Parts: sequence; structure tokens; C-alpha cells
Amino acid sequence: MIELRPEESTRIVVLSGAGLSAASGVPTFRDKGGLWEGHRVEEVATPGAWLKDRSLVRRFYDERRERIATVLPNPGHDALARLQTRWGPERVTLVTQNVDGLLTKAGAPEVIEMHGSIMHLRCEGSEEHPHIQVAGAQPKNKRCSVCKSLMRPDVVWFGEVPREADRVHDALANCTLFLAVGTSGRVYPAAGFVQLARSAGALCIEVNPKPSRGPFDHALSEPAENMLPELVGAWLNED
Ligand code: BV8
Repeated sequence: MIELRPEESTRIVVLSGAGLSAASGVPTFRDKGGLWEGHRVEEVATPGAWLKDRSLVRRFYDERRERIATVLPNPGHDALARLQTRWGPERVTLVTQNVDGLLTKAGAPEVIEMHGSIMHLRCEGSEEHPHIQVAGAQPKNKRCSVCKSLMRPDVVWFGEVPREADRVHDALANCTLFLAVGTSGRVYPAAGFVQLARSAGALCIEVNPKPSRGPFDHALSEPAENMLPELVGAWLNED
């Protein structure tokens, strides 16, 4: 365990990936083959797949959403939520690639869901039109209340632009500590965040039992649900 006592002036960016939710029972994308019904995520989570076979893509999200609706945050989510609650969102920026909403469920005041939310649908015609919340299977042929287009999962697919990029870049340019938790570092632009943090002079730490071999100063090869409570406990002087 590294001896790290962030002082008052520390500004932290935490990037989380599927590994943060693994202990909650949400399967990751690339461990154990990471296939869904023999499809690679990159094939199903795309606008082309949606246009080609909406029912296949709806089934992909319905199955994950129904599973996610039954799981709870784990001690890793709880630790990040406590850290941001105590030190405030100005000092602790939580950016997640996950679409499961578990950091918010754990009580984190402000989460940047850069890949969207599986628990919401949006108009396939315009992101500006009203989004709706769903818990289980997506109602078939649900239409936008504004333009009557079909609704689609409110997630960022491959080939689509991630959310709140400017806000994330601003946080990375000003951070002194960058923590990547449970991500394989395969998907861009998230995989490039460590480089941006390094250029800002931040100390870069990874928490992952299988280090991604990105340019981190420290690789803590421990599961997030064990490591994060330990790190945050020490930082918040929790006994
Ligand atoms: C973009 C939402 C341009 C959907 C996701 C060709 C055409 C178009 C684009 C591209 C292209 N080729 C490459 C690209 C770029 C592409 C990309 O990166 N492709 C990859 C495959 C090479 N990226 C994009 O298309 C992005 N958009 O580039 O737009 C642009 C960009 C910026 C500005 C302007 C324009 C959009 C990518 C978003 C795709 N949507 N999700 C959904 O969820 O269905 S990505 C998907 O993968 C999830 O969000 C997931 O989080 C993410 C990344 O995976 P990880 O989270 O890292 O999960 P993984 O399973 O890989 O790893 C888990 C890790 O956890 C492992 O390392 C494991 O060891 C560890 N672990 C396991 N247990 C634990 C643990 N760690 C800690 N504790 C544990 N207990």
C-alpha cells in the first residue's frame, strides 16, 4: 500500500470502469472473453447495430438492465461516494465509463457518466429531446414525446462522442492525483486520460488486479472493493 496523504490542495480525478462494479455482480466486458451471445460488445454497442437489428440491441440492454436493477453498490463504490461527499465535487471528480448508476446509488453527489446511463432511454432522433427512465425491459416501439421517433438506450455507443468531454478534460488538466479503477484501458478516449493527467503533472495510480500496463506511477494490483476502502479510509483518517 503506498503511503499517500493527499493534502488540502490535492485535486483528484477518479476514472472508473467495469471492474469497479464487478464485485456487485455486474459482468465486466473483457474478462472471461467478454462476449454476449457470441457477439463482441463493439459489434452490438454501435449505431449501425441498432439500425440493423433493434430487437437484438434492445435485448442486449434489457438483459443487462434487468440484472443491474437487482444489484447493489459494493464497498468500492461506497468509498468513492464517501470521498466525494467529504471533500466535495470541486476537489474530487468522479468520471465513470460504467452505465450502471451504482456510484450515484452509493450516494456520490456528482458523477460524470461519460458513456451514458443504461437506466434511461433517449430519442433516436435527437439527444436534446426528453430522456425517460426505465427499470426493466425497454417498452417496444416507445416513441419520443416531441418528435415521435423511436427511443433507444441512453448510452454512448462506439463511434459516438462521449458525454461532458470538456468538463473531463478541464478536470484532468488541473488534477494533482489521477486514479484509474477497474478499467482495461482499451476504450478511447477514456484510455488516454492517464496521459492527459501525466502531462498536467499528476501522480497516476491504477487499481486493478490485472494492471493495464498504462503509464501509471503506481499499479495497485488489488480488487477495487478492497483497495478503495483502504485508500479512502486512510485519506479521510477513518479508523
Ligand atoms: C469516440 C457504453 C470519437 C455502452 C461503451 C472505429 C470507429 C469509431 C471509433 C473507434 C474506432 N476504433 C477505435 C475507436 C474509438 C472507440 C474505441 O476506443 N474502440 C476500442 C474498442 C478500440 N471509441 C469510441 O468509439 C468512443 N467514441 O471515439 O468518438 C470522439 C472521441 C472524442 C471526441 C470526439 C470524438 C466511444 C466509446 C464508448 C463505447 N461505449 N459503453 C455499453 O455499456 O453498452 S464502452 C464499454 O467499454 C463500457 O463503457 C466499458 O466501461 C468500457 C471500457 O471497458 P472497461 O470498463 O475497461 O471494462 P473491461 O471489461 O474492458 O475491463 C475491466 C477491467 O476491470 C479489467 O482490466 C479487469 O482486470 C478489471 N477488474 C476486474 N475485476 C476487478 C477489476 N478491477 C478492480 N477491481 C475488481 N474487482
